Amino acid sequence: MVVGVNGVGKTTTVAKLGSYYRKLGRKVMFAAGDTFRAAGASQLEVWGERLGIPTVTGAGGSDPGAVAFEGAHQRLSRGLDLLLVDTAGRLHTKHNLMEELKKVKRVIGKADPNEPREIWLVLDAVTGQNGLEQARVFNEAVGLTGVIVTKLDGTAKGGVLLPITRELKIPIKFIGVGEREDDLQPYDAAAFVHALLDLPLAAA
Ligand SMILES: Nc1nc2c(ncn2[C@@H]2O[C@H](COP(=O)(O)OP(=O)(O)OP(=O)(O)O)[C@@H](O)[C@H]2O)c(=O)[nH]1
Ligand SMILES: [Mg+2]
Repeated sequence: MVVGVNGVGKTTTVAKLGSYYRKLGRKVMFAAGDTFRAAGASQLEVWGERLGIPTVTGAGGSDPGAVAFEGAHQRLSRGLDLLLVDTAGRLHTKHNLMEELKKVKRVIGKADPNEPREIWLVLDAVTGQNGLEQARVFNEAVGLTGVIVTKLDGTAKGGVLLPITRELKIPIKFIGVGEREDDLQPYDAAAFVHALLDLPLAAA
């Protein structure tokens, strides 16, 4: 399950993760849990078609929990390895939207008691100190198991990851370095720190 505030790159990251895990040989499926905007589901569906990954969608404005439940159920019944659940962007300060996210998580657990195994916060690299607050609140609501930082192909270096990992002890899983399906890399701590400090990697 992928969560985060608006526009950070959640849907694109779900698509990239689908491509990444499929290349590792996993049978992958998407659930378009962003039912808030009609375009949210179709955006992921388009990715699914392009990548050849089946996508569970609901009608616009339908319950995101229902889509996630259907996805979790279908993953089990079709014997697939991995379901990636996209969610609508939401401000961590909006109580009702955070409650909705908790419900999506609960409902996935009803379809499959072992799930969701991972809940990853997507953070835009340009986010400053507010990123720590986002991580705190999302973590309290649903229990984060990882962070993905996107848009590291820009000028921002994602320094906010330091206080997040120090305070919340949540591991960084991947970095996003562009808009295409292959622009996702497993997090490499040494490379990240060298880029952050502007050190040449060879000097390590
Ligand atoms: N340069 C760059 N752009 C990215 C990256 N990841 C996502 N984007 C772009 O960021 C914009 C927003 O991406 P989305 O995936 O739609 O973001 P989202 O979090 O799903 O947005 P909402 O569902 O509206 O909350 C798109 O134009 C993406 O192509 C990245 O790693 N680098
Ligand atoms: Mg989205």
